[in-house]
Amino acid sequence: MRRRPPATDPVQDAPRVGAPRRRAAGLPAVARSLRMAGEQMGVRRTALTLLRVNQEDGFDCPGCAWPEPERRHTAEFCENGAKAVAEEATLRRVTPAFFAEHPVAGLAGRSGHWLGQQGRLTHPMYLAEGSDRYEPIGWDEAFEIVAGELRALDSPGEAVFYTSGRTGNEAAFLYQLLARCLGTNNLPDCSNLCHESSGAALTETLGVGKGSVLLEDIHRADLVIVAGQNPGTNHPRMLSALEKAKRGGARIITVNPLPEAGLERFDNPQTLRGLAGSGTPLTDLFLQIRIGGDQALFRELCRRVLEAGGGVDEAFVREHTHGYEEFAAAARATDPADVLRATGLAPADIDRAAELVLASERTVVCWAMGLTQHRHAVPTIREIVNLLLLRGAVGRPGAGVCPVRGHSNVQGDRTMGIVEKPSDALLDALEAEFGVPMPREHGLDVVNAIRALRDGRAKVFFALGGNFVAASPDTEVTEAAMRRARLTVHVSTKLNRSHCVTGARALILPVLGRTERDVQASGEQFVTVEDSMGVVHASRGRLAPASEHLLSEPAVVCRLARRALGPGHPVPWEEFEADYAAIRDRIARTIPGFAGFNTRVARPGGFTLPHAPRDERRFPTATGKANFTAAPLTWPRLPPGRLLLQTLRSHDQYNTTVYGLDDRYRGIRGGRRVVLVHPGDAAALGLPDGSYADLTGEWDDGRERTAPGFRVVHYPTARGCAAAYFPETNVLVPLDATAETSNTPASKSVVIRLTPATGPAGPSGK
Ligand SMILES: Nc1nc2c(c(=O)[nH]1)N[C@H]1C(S)=C(S)[C@@H](COP(=O)(O)OP(=O)(O)OC[C@H]3O[C@@H](n4cnc5c(=O)[nH]c(N)nc54)[C@H](O)[C@@H]3O)O[C@H]1N2
Ligand SMILES: Nc1nc2c(c(=O)[nH]1)N[C@H]1C(S)=C(S)[C@@H](COP(=O)(O)OP(=O)(O)OC[C@H]3O[C@@H](n4cnc5c(=O)[nH]c(N)nc54)[C@H](O)[C@@H]3O)O[C@H]1N2
Ligand SMILES: [Mo]
Repeated sequence: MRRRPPATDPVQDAPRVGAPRRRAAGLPAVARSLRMAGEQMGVRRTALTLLRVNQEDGFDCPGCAWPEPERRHTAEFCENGAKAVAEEATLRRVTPAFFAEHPVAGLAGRSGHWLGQQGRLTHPMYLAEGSDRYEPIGWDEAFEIVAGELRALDSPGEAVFYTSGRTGNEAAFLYQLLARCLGTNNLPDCSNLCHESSGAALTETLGVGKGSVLLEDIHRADLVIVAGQNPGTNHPRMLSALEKAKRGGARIITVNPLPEAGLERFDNPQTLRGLAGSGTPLTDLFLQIRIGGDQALFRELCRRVLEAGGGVDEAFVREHTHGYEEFAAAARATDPADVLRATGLAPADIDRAAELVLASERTVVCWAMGLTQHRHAVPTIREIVNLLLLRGAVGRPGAGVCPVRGHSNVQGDRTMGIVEKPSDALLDALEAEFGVPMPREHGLDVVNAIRALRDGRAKVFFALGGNFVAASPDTEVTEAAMRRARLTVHVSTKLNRSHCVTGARALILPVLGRTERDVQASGEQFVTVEDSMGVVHASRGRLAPASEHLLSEPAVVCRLARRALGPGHPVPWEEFEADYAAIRDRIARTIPGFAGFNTRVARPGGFTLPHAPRDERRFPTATGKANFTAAPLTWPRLPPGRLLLQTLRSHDQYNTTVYGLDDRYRGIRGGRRVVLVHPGDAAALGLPDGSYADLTGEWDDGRERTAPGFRVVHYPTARGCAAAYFPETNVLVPLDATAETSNTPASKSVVIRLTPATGPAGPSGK
């Protein structure tokens, strides 16, 4: 049975707007997920597939990195996990006939939504230089093209190897090994666009760039602060954990410029109460902060703790920390007027937040993109650490830092060595294990890779998953940069914009997804992933592959390696392809925390990686202690008449994959080109609700960046702030506007002006 996708783009992006919701999940979520899944894969396949999600003998949900609870529910997935699964397990196919029908230029004029709706890629496809269409190609020939272009480079540093965080540990380990055997650390990955700021801040202050809590810590916390995160859409299973904490008596503070539905009230679809009853109110205190005001908020909370008698955990500070005096002096000097300006909060709300913090013995702070994608993201996250250190709330049950990761294995990919700035320890271990010299010069992250492509310093771009062109900032600059490449290669499951904006030659290499059975020479394989809390476990697909021509991701890397590195290479690529256990044996010998990998991952639920601050209050930083940091207080300043735009996700998308045109909880249907503006700001700008505006980015390079034709939605966001969806607005994010230290694009603080427009833009936004 072939399911037909819609034949044309929606004629017009025509958003209809109603009132935002105050509650998330419940029956509408269940109904919605089953309907979307049913459209893509039929009723029987839907039931069979969804029951395997996140079960011990099943596959890891490709949706998000939120961990699975120990006692799993038979339906351990959420509405948006179901959509992610349906998107992959769809019965629609993109075959060579499709490519024969659609020239690349035509595909480039389509929306991302339309491209994704066409179905799964079935054959390796090649776009020859000067040709206007992709044609089918054999795998061997495809690998020879890549190997040939790699050989033709003047230096290995002219190749870039991107990874998106869905890649399993085994493929990720092989991929970084391949890049390094070729002689480069050019391993940008989606982390660079995502939680890099968290990694940078946590490594410096705590010594480990990962979260310090486990799921049971959330359950046991007495205060959870959720800042810069929309879990109702992006981590729906997190709401169950917050609900559990609440039932144990925890308080929840939400810090967000938008009132997000799931955080107000949650109807747990796994319980009768949630399906039929009134659900659980989650947020006790909503701090409707101005975009970018979080460092000031956390600094002020630190000041309150310092001022309150007995607020500081002095024994912890003495024994485990460094830099207290300097930090305390800086925090005491904070001007409360600055805090009010930066946050836009009412003094009474800050008082209440301080009370809750001081009353808490076990505080967890969770955050995501609302904190990481600002120019001062790293000092902002360091400020969270300062607060928790003052309270002794690290390395104690029920307390700690919780950066909530995005892609389901983005944390694992980093653990496996997908890092452009590797430690010497990693390179030494790889050298000792494989006897191949490893390059020591640091490589390119995402933003620097775009610069290198733009300037002709990089010529081959290879992507293991993802949609680099659409996910990256400054769309026009990025697209022009990609077009300069000699060769662009995408290892993908679905068609996306990155296949349409190519180098002189291009390849699409189609692979198995998480849901599919992976059989190699030694038999059926599984892969492993690491969740947001450092738990590593197996993922095994059961569905028949979407096409007989697909390879697995590990197989693609191994075969390319054999071509590119030649016969007799010391790394046993052939053996790795045949048996992933052989890869895990090498991971066990080279990556800390993985000793006995094959045995430990065979246990149901997998195993938890060690984390020195969490497990033993040991802080492997430069000072050997947990570091307080005293950065100057920073917040975005807006010229008059301008707004600060955050680019965020709707309820019907997974990053650049657009499942549908609704954002149910925000009351928006049938369109994505909307800009949410406070009614007071909109009135001042002369923009009635329902009118249209062009968004123009302002940045000090003098270049005008415009995204035309957005419907203005009067929305209760914080004053001075606006919100619109990514990737439609990536065109507005300047390549050079990045976070200090982490170099992550500041996608949540783009200074824009709104000018009235006559009407909507076309479906592709042009
Ligand atoms: N269904 C679904 N699930 C996903 C994804 C998806 O696209 N769809 N993406 C995955 C990935 S890769 C990631 S990284 C995560 C992303 O998960 P989120 O970080 O939740 O994603 P965003 O939509 O970017 O939401 C950012 C939130 O931060 C708030 N915010 C913006 N600016 C500020 C600020 O300055 N201060 C504060 N306090 N808040 C602010 C916004 O209002 C919004 O609620 O989700 C993952 N899970
Ligand atoms: N303006 C703005 N830009 C942003 C963000 C933002 O908030 N605002 N968020 C950023 C964040 S947090 C992230 S993580 C990045 C995401 O950046 P990416 O990870 O590069 O983008 P995705 O949209 O997740 O990638 C989707 C594509 O992955 C491929 N794919 C899906 N599953 C598989 C698989 O199993 N294997 C392989 N090989 N391919 C697969 C499909 O072809 C699909 O089209 O975007 C970033 N960009
Ligand atoms: Mo992400």
